[in-house]
Amino acid sequence: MRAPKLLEKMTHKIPSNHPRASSLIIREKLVDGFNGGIVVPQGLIAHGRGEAFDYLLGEKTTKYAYDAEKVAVCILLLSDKSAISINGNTAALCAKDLVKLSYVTKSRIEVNLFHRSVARSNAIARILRKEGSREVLGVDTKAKSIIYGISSNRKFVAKEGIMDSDTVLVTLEDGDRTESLVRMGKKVISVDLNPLSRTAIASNVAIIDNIVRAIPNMIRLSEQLVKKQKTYLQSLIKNFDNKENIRNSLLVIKKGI
Ligand code: PTJ
Repeated sequence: MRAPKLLEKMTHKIPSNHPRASSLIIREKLVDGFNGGIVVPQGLIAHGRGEAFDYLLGEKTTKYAYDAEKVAVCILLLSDKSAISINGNTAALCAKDLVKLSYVTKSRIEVNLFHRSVARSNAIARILRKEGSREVLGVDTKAKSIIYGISSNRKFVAKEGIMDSDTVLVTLEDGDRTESLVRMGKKVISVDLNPLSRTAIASNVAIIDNIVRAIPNMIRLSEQLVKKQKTYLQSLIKNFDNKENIRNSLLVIKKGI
């Protein structure tokens, strides 16, 4: 995580020598997002759950998370059409990095909200554009397709984005849509600190890491892996076992305790 850079901006709120400064800075970003109409109150609760798992994982990217990030990047680079799904929490935490990842992996960016409102979709799209995204899907209510089998507002997706993609990166998600997307034959990559979540278990690749670390890692990995042979990327994908990787993340927690 890029704590020093963030600390510069936030010194008025968090003392830089506070032993839990990084974690408190993340909270501040979410509170700012909440005050700015980006994050829903439920997002603050969801963050608490993630934070608890992060604490148990040692608040660092484990070897297993890094392996999953690498394979996820391979899948994104080999995809014909990929989309990155963005919600309130992820926009508040790492909009700039998500935009950068979309460029390095040639993925489209789509706003997709559980607690959907036009005002919040527009506010999130504004942030993404400010951070450099030339296109943000999911905000035009007329251009909606529906994913059958889910009852929440997450079912409304853009035809040219999530609906037509062969790979979707879902971030801080509830399990329903992941399960539906996998049933539709798409490759689903998730970022979720909870190794026991339905999202993690249903995804093809579950990244058990904090999104604020996962996305910068994936940007760096994309810049390296894009130079490699296609067959090398394919071999990394072939040798990855999601369930095994999740079990290893759980063992990290167990050993830590
Ligand atoms: O912005 P909206 O309307 O789309 O709503 C977003 C939330 C997050 C409220 C919505 O997606 C939700 O309710 O999510 P869940 O079902 O609570 O799942 C969120 C998952 O993300 C949980 O398993 C958390 O452990 C995990 N999580 C929370 N913060 C992080 C995280 N995973 C990675 N990095 C985090 N910073």
